[in-house]
Amino acid sequence: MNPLSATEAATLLNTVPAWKIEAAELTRTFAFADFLAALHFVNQVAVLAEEAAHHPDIDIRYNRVRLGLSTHDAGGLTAKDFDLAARIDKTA
Ligand code: H2B
Repeated sequence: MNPLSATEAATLLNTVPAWKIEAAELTRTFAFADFLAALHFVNQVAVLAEEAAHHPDIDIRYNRVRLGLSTHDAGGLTAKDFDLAARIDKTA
């Protein structure tokens, strides 16, 4: 599987405008009322990740959750990252 070109990735980024591409990773930081709300969100992300067989890197800092998506198997971004980002946006 080949990673997307920068142009292809920039086009797909328009479908998930709350996300950014940083260092070949699709990222978004979500803020919640408190730690428990953040963990609840992370558990929802876990279900989506298992369904997709695609798993974000997750950094939890009290009420903030940073997700980082890339396709390790491809060594960069693929449509799988943007598809999962769009699914995550629907639950946030
Ligand atoms: N998650 C991410 N982010 N990238 C991958 O390449 C990846 C994954 N590969 N989850 C999946 C698991 C693969 O190892 C299994 C076999 O589907």
